[in-house]
Amino acid sequence: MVAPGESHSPESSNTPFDVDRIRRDFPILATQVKGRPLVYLDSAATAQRPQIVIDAVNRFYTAQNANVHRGVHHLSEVATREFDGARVKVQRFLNAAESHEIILTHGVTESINLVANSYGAKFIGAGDEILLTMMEHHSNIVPWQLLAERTGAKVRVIPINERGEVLLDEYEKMLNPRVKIVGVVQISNALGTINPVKQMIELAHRQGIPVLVDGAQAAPHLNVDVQDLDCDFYAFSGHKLCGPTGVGVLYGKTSWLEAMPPFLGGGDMILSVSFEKTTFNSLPYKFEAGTPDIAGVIGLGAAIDYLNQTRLDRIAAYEKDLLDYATAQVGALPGIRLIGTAAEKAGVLSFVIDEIHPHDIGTILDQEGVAIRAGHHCAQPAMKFFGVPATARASFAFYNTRAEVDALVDAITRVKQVFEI
Ligand code: 7TS
Repeated sequence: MVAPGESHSPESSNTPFDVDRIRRDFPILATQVKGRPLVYLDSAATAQRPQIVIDAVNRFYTAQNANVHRGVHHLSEVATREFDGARVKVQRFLNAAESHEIILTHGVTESINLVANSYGAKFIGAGDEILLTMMEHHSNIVPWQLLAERTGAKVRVIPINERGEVLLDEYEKMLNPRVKIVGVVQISNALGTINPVKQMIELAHRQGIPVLVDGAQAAPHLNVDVQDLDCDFYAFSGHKLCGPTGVGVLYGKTSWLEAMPPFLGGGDMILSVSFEKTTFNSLPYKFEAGTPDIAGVIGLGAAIDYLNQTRLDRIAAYEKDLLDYATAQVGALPGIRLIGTAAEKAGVLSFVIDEIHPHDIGTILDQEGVAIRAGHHCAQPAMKFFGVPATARASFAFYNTRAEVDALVDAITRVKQVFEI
């Protein structure tokens, strides 16, 4: 256990990636399911938490609990210091220029709704266009559709190929002065594709169009540098990053955040309120109405400490090796169709088996202690493109092992035995 304030010495690139040691940091990985060791291959839905995160949340409620930004008493000062410190950790994690560019939300879903409602209300009107890729999660589709319905704007879809890669030529042709925003997922949760977001941002910026990046699946698996990407908005959720549920982040460039109206109204986001005229607080508070999930934000800070210590470049390399191994093993099984075979992929192996429904695959895998997700993964347009209602999806994190991939393969073989195919 790491005490508050204790520094973590980052792993060096020469140290071998010690997955057994890492697994000991995650108490839940010792769970037995139906008499077998848990094989948790559902980290794209939510990652597991290391002890350091559980301890940080526990410590907050045990010894630090008070509201933030309003008390003059000792505990409130402690809570505020811890909370503000976590914002700075997020800033450094994303390499944002300013800590006020980090808006703390409840997750990617809220972050995107914030942009759609606030940026959208001011900058998007009738006849304007919103470009989204075919592989977006519903949370980067529906808020824009709601906005389009209200304003008369139009959502246009950037097409993909049969491997699940964005057609960049088509995308370039779709950029025009009516386009007021591009929304793109950095790593698809349904297909695993890593999109060339830097290139897509550069193409949009040539025409002065801002870009929102959905980083829900990318922030836990890649080093993200928002200044290098030059994205206008970047969103991620704490729970996919080994942090608590119910907290997330919206990064926005200062110039946009300054120009945008508040999203939610309430306490903390105002300077003064009267029935004649209310004035708003400065960034980031203008976008943070009400009491936040203070323990969650502090837990997110601890998760970032943990990832920094483990090092995302090493995590990415380890996970790539694991995904390549899993793709070779699962892809070689007869009757399997992989959904999403992009050249650049991370973390996710989606598949279907002949006529077996993915929910049946998931249920039989569960009997073997293997946890995967079966369904449309909140990416129904992508499912439709591939002509399937759903897939079975194994998703990997840096605490998974090759032995767990082997357990997945054995369990899939069992599914085929049950269905006699
Ligand atoms: N965007 C992407 C790419 C996602 O994968 C998810 C959640 C979200 C947005 C929404 O995140 P939230 O934290 O606001 O809910 N994806 C998944 C998944 O793949 N399985 O369960 C949730």
